Amino acid sequence: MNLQITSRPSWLVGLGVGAIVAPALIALFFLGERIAGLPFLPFDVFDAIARTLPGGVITFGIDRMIDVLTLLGLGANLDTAAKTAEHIIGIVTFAILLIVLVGALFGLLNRLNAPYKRVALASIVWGAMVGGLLVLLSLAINRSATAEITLQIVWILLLMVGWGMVLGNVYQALCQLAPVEGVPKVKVESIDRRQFLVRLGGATAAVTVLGTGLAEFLNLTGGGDEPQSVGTPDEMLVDGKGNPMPNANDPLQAALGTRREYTPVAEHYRIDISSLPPSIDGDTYQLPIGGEVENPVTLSLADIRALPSIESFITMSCISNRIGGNLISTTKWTGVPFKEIINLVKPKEGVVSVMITGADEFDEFVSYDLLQSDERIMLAYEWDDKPLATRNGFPLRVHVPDRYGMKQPKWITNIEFVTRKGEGYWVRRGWSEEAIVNSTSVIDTVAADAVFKRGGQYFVPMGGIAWAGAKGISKVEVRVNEGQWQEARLRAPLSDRTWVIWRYDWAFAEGTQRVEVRCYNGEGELQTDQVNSPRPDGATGIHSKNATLSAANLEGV
Ligand SMILES: Nc1nc2c(c(=O)[nH]1)N[C@H]1C(S)=C(S)[C@@H](COP(=O)(O)O)O[C@H]1N2
Ligand SMILES: [Mo]
Repeated sequence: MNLQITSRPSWLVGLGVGAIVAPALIALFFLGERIAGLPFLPFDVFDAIARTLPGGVITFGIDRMIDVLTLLGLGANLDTAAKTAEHIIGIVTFAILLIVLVGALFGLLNRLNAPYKRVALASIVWGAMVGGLLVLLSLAINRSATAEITLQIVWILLLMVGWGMVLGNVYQALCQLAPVEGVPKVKVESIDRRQFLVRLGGATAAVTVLGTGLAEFLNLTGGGDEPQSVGTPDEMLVDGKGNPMPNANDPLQAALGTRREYTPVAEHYRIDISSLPPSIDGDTYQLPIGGEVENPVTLSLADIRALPSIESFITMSCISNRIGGNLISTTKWTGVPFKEIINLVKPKEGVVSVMITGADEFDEFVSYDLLQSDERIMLAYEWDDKPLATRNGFPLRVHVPDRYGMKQPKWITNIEFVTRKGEGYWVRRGWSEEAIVNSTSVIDTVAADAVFKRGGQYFVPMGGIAWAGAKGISKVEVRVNEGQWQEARLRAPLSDRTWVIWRYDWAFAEGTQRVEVRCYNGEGELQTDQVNSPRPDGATGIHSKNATLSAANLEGV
């Protein structure tokens, strides 16, 4: 039967159809990621956009996001909440992209006056074209997918062609048809558009629910590679080998509510440029170390582990940590001293710096002078005596003392000795070139629930952390309501590169109290009270906290 189209769905209807179909497509991508390690396109698109935007825009965006999360009371797990927010933005962005593409397809079919029979083919071609672009984008950016590359390509094309087919069918179903002139009248079945769209919505809702549900189910039973749950506080008094902490005998107890001195790895903050961490197979891992050297080498993980090792308790902070924030953590790092690598490869005359690149193409330069003079710099493969977790850089990351995290690539896949200085990933985006740690101190708690009585006087314990990178902390002072600065007591730190836990027992007084803290580094230098935001050189300023104390806090003491 020869039919001609008398009315077509507008591009606006296309946008609506796009919105109805998008969740199902995203759910299928999600399912593929969970079951078979296939690329999750929404994150790839998001990551590609994030890499291309100018540094200032990204920082502004992250800043506002952190503001919102803090307002929502999600500040306690800021890095996790921020990642989740990023994930949501990624999915929404991808959905919008799909919606616009369907609007464009419908508009195009209308503009071309596409004959009824051609619609299906045109839509499939449209899906294949979009799919092809997405394949290129995913291949360029995705480092977390573990499936075979061919499978990844086939999967993306298959879903996008399928998407095009569905769109073609929907477009056709939404057309009003009439027999071509001259042909004897036949009864044309006309469908109710609204009813059709409701049915389409029902179908995609079913696919979405089934897809995400199945993916979640498989994820639960299959187990992810995220670190497992945390131990009890008692368990944390030992390291991953079961050895007591080096300061286990220190008599000073942290004030109730102070953060843990030794961060469980699962609770270590996490900051990456990618939506999902790159996944690297430790068994086939090969690290090329070359450039301007006499003896370039390629090392397996076993080769690296066979080299002499060092270990240290280390506090690391993100340069974007705010004063009082929690993008700072402490654990034990084990690895090979970078000096060993230098001895192995024998750099040539004229080497100025070493470029270290991660699987996500994050890179940083470390000055060769520094690498030669600081024997503590290491290529680390263990945290808390266990191989690095995927999200924390498995199989290899670098530690450079006294620098913020941005100078220290994870998932290292290449090391190159070069005869020039260079700017790393975040430096190119306007952040500090040296990223040397600022001295900062934080009040974690004014422990109104832990008031105690000594010599007829009530005291409120207060406590927190102070950190000055590799320079150590010599003194912490506290003052209340702008009174005299009083010296706090310090726990012996886990090492000369970790934060110090401080405590001050303050003579109880009722009312609202404003508490402030400041620290002196190991060289006796007082931290600045000048308020600087994290960008570009890391946050500075005095941390303060308001605490309201009342007679109720004395009950039962
Ligand atoms: N390859 C790679 N290395 C990286 C990053 C990254 O995004 N990619 N982020 C850096 C930043 S900004 C910080 S603060 C630390 C965080 O390390 P963590 O996530 O293990 O705590 O890793 C650094 N190394
Ligand atoms: Mo960072």
